[in-house]
Amino acid sequence: MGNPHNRSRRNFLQHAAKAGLAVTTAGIVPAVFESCTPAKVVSATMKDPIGFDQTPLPYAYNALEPVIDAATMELHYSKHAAAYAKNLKEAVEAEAKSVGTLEALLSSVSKYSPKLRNNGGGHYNHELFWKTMKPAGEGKASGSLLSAIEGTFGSFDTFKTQFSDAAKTRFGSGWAWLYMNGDKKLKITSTPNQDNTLMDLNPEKGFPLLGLDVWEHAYYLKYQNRRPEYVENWWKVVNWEAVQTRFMNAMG
Ligand code: MN3
Repeated sequence: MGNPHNRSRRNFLQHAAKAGLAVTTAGIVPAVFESCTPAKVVSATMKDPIGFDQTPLPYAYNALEPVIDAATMELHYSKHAAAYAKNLKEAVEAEAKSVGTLEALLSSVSKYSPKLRNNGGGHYNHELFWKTMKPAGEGKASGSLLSAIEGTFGSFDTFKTQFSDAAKTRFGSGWAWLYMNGDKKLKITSTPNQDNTLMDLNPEKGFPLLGLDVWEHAYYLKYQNRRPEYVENWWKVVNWEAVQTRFMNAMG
């Protein structure tokens, strides 16, 4: 019996080749797909991909106040998110050593353990979360992303309402998402736990553009049981410039 790490890598490469994904020396180009049919595959070459390490928070713990309080940010980043990164490294070391990018790993996550799924998603989702927030956000998308949102949802306010509803109605812990599917259409969904739309086992697949953490650890110190208030306030700290960059990458 061969090395299971090598076998997983080989199987993934075979699958990737079949699906028409570009495999380069730099790794596997992240792809989004609505289904596994090759015609639907859209590659999204990221200029600033999310890697396996926890990156420094791009602002101070108190920078998002009063929307998100400093104590919540510090616990969330330095304890919760740090643990996902640490546990992901352990899982990768144990079972997925040779897989190229984190996005490629998540797109075949059904082959791996719950530890890798939960912590791989946990790490990716939080890295994305930090990057798509900033003090005094723009309040609204602009440019081609705004046009796409208006074209898909009718208006920016309708989009916000639908996304907020996804966040408010996600039962228990999870995330709300704006993502781009394999037909390059914008979609809204929510996922349980630390799953996301990159994962092959998630019913809705695509490239995540914006995610909102609705685990209680993200808001309970300040908002207690008032998740809807947290969701409404959160729009003030969305970094639409960062979301636009992800949108452009996914459009190719
Ligand atoms: Mn969290």
